[in-house]
Amino acid sequence: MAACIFCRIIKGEIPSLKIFESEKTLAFLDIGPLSKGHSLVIPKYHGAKLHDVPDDQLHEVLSIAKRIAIAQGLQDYNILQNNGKIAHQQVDHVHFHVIPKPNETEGLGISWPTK
Ligand code: IU
Repeated sequence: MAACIFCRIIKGEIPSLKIFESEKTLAFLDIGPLSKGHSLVIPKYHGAKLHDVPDDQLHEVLSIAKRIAIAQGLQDYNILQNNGKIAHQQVDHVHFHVIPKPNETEGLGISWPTK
């Protein structure tokens, strides 16, 4: 969808600080982080809400969120995914937040796990 800001990030029309990219998935740092290292993991397939995205486009997303948490050395963190305005969804392209908790955000950027 041309007007979708996350689709434009996927296409590279809007810059982002990417931390992972594959054929179906992109992860990048949140522009308005709730804590240091807050990132978003998104399917490249455009769907506004979770139920709009086919399973085969989603299968990698949670695994990547997990790998980001491991790579950041996090023990305490939130994985959040909002659907709809009442549920505080601001961007209508499915995204999973990886939100480090403040006392677990030191030493980010350590090695990327392979499994
Ligand atoms: P929400 O779950 O839809 O409420 O979260 C949207 C997030 O997208 C929010 O944390 C924003 O800071 C973030 N974001 C972004 O990282 N880059 C952007 O260009 C825009 C929003 I617009």
